[in-house]
Amino acid sequence: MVAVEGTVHRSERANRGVELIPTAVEVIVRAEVPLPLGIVDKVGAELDTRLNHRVLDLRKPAVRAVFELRSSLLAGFRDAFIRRGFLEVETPKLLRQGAEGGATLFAVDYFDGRAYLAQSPQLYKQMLIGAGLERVFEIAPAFRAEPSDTVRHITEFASLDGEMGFIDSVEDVRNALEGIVTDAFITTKKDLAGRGNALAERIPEPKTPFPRIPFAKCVEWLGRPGSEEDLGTEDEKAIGEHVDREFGVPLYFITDYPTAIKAGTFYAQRQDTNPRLTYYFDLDFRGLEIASGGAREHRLDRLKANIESAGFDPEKFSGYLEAFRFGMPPHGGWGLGVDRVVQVLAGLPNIREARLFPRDRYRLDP
Ligand code: AMO
Repeated sequence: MVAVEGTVHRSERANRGVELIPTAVEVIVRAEVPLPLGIVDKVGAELDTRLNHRVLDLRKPAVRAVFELRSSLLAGFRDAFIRRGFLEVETPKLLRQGAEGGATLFAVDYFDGRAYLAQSPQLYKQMLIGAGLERVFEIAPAFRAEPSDTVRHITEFASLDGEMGFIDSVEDVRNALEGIVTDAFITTKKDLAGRGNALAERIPEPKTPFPRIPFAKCVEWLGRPGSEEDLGTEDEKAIGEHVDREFGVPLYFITDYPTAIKAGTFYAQRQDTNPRLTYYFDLDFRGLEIASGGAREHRLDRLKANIESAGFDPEKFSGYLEAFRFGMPPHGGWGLGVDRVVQVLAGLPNIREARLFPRDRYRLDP
């Protein structure tokens, strides 16, 4: 690390139009060992090497630019929520009970017992609607023991959750989500352009409403009409390509998920006229799921029945269910994966590059 003193001159040849003619160079500190990773090299290193030496990797301007985008995007999301009357909240991350299925729960020793790391703020954001907060949002870490080694899953991710009470239908939830995403993208694009960050050009300025495509239509496109099997990565990609051809837009909702797929998602409301379907949706960005949400079951008797048919004991959810016993309005919300949004906006092949110090099955360090 060096300190350089000198005079700055205009220069046609220099990348940024100026160059520094040094008059003095002082070494502030020397690296203890030769750098394991080039900071100005054009030649890229393997992702593992980069992540093993992340502090050096983060010194590269192109890597720093990703975290400028991330910071700007989070500010844009916060601003969009607050302007719509949402209150920012913080819910516990140490829980007695999970909400998103047992397979991805991390257990931790908790004094003489056991606790779990929150997979999502799901139950708490709903309870806050029962508490009368009416519109809440949270941006916080969520933890999932994802055994699969993919470019879109990590074990610690940033979940951006919104929840709103007194909805007329799930359409209110989709309208809020598409508005918030659109506003956040537009402010991020402006902010990055103002800072001379080249990633600004990659950010789309979406137009609302986003297409709403029923799940049943998507499986028809995939040549599996009537299928109630969940979509895989390749299916999502194919749907993204179809949407691009037909609508020419990057963002779209896949709506009306079959109850068979959401059986474990006990809080998802089943449709009144056709209980084989839920009021649940995903929001996808060019073939990648970035959010999922829907209208919640707010009627206590039906919610208890859903919990039981998902194979859980309603007794274990007594704190959650209490909010419903004292009157819960119709409500809905979503969870959006911030890291996935950063990944697609910055054009990163792997979600790990969207986090400063990513965590996966094999990486707890640095
Ligand atoms: P879901 O489980 O679909 O829904 O998660 C919501 C969004 O979070 C992101 N995500 C992940 N990102 C990176 N690595 C992971 N392992 C990972 N898992 C999930 C995705 C996904 O779309 N409680 C519901 C939301 C709701 O109904 O409000 C939930 O958590 O972008």
